[in-house]
Amino acid sequence: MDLTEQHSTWRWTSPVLNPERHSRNAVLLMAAWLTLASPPICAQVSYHVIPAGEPPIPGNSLPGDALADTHVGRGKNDIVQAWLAQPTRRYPHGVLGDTVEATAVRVRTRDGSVLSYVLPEDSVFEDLLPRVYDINRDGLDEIILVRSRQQSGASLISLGIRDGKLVSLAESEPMGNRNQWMNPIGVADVDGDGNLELLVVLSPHENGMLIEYKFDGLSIVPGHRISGVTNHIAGTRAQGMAALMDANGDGIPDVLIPSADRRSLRAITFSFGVPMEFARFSLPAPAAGNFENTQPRTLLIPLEDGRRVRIEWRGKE
Ligand SMILES: [Ca+2]
Ligand SMILES: [Ca+2]
Ligand SMILES: [Ca+2]
Repeated sequence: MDLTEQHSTWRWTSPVLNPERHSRNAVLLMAAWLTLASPPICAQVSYHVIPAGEPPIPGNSLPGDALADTHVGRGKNDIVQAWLAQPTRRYPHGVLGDTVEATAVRVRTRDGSVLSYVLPEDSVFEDLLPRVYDINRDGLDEIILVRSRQQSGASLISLGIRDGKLVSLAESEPMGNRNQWMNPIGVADVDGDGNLELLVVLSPHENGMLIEYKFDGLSIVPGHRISGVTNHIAGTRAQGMAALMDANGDGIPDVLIPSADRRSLRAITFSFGVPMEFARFSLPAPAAGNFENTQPRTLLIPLEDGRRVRIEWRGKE
């Protein structure tokens, strides 16, 4: 495929499986068979290469005590804003552009008060954005952040307001070793079961692993995973080099993420109960920077050489 082509039609296979009626092994076998045996269905996808020189992604205004170069998370329920504060250099990993990390997260509540949660000496928030969602759909917001411990590396922590205090609600198992890190993508119901999953890349700088975590309000438990992806370049602040978007039009969000070498875009669905790649696009230069999907089913991918690729999906599988 000529990658300078401005409009292209791409193909992917589209197996139809019902994970509620089939065991996991049956789903895997059927998926493999259908992927090999089914004629590809023509999907309507356009692909554009955009010249360098586009304006940068707009910033946001930070509260006065927020760490520089971090971002404000915004909730829709009891948490209006969440931000990172109280800088430290006690965990000099430097994966996010400098060795200054936050030790506190603060929220502005719906009634206007400000609450704080401060980590103990053993850890920092190795993250730039408190992500605010009502993950378990109980009407109260949760914050999702990456916490890194001196001895055991990164974990995913959830916080929320209980009895007027900002408290830790749940935390995943730490990765195991100092300087092992994870980078969240976001929250979506990627398997269509009605519950939201947390999508995260473990070790994004070393043949990263895309994993879904389940959160029930009390625990964060790892689920299915697929390797060979990345959503971050070591030493940079851009944490958003992936997107959750329904690309194939089946009503279920998909994960759009670079391959580990950033030279391809992988489209992955969890809708069959296990993660499956349903499309892959070669990129004319390695992906580098935050993806944008401000329009439905349209993705803008910044490239290392300053150009961007725009991919638009149309129609249904
Ligand atoms: Ca909640
Ligand atoms: Ca789900
Ligand atoms: Ca989909």
